[in-house]
Amino acid sequence: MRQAGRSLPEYREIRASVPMLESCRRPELVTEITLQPVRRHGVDAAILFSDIVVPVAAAGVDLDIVPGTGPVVAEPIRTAADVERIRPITRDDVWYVDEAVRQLVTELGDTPLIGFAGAPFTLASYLVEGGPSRTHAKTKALMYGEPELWHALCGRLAEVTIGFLRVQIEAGVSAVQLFDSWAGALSEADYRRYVLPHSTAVLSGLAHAGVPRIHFGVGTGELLGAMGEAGADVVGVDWRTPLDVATRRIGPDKAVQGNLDPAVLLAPWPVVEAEVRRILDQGRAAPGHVFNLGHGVLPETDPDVLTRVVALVHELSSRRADQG
Ligand code: 1CP
Repeated sequence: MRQAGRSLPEYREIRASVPMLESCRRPELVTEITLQPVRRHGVDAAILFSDIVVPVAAAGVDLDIVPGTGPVVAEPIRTAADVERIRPITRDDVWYVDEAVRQLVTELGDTPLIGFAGAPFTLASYLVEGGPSRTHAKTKALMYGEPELWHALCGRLAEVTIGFLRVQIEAGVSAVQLFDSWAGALSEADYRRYVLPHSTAVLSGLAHAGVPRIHFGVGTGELLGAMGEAGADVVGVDWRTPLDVATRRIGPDKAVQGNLDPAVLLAPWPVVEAEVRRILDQGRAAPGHVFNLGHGVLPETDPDVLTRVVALVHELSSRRADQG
């Protein structure tokens, strides 16, 4: 999950002297940071260290990731001319990601590497608002007020995202995850009208790329059915919706990913253990389950608790495999 590394002292040490975007553009740092949680926790897959705004910056948008805030855009996108300035990206624009993925695939051996990108709605929100927003008010104003401009913007962002994911796939990632973190701000009707076509374009654009596609959002309990229709193989679920309920909404043909509440990791161990067991039980309703958190690790999390959770999930899922 996003910012998984923030709980690790070895991550903080590297980042103390290197700004976020720069660390995403230095292949040797991307490789090292990506490997840290795998080394320490023994997780079954690595997630590429990058950020959803990296390809947007490569596409020509002037932005930075500000400590304690997140992505901040110098000149927010508001007009057709602004949209025109976002250009498609190629491998040369994100050579550092290509190089890091290639290094990682070699270093990781049998451990799969998950690549990722932001979905058009979530990227559009940062670009239109100029930074993180709780209400997404300016984004929605543009969406409702100038639907043609909205669709032009999301169309561009879908192209950037497909280009970014293709670079990662060609360099060797084993799966891709499309983060539509803020889609939960929308009603199902608006999601279907303004967002689903663009996320579908991304996921269907990669249908023949030969890697599983994961699609994740936060607060998307009401949207799970629609998100499932966008074309992913796995739908990520936050902690608000139990996985058996989520499976009924998504349909029987897709795996689920999730969904331990990251805040539970701050509770006493018996609470953590009971929650992990409940989630694994409820995940059995789906044809496949990737155990994960329901959203990003909180920086104050004790890394040893994460290691213990990984061991517990391994123990409980191998016992299940033994039982056939
Ligand atoms: O866990 C990892 O380190 C994996 C790499 C990763 C991923 C998958 C990072 C590094 N960012 C992301 C995706 C990302 N970035 C998402 C989608 C997933 C999610 O919903 O969590 C989003 C919404 C962002 C945007 C972003 N980048 C924020 C959120 C701001 C907001 O709007 O609330 C922040 C704080 C960042 C910076 C960032 N990206 C990644 C890290 C490690 C950090 C923090 C930098 C630091 O403090 O060390």
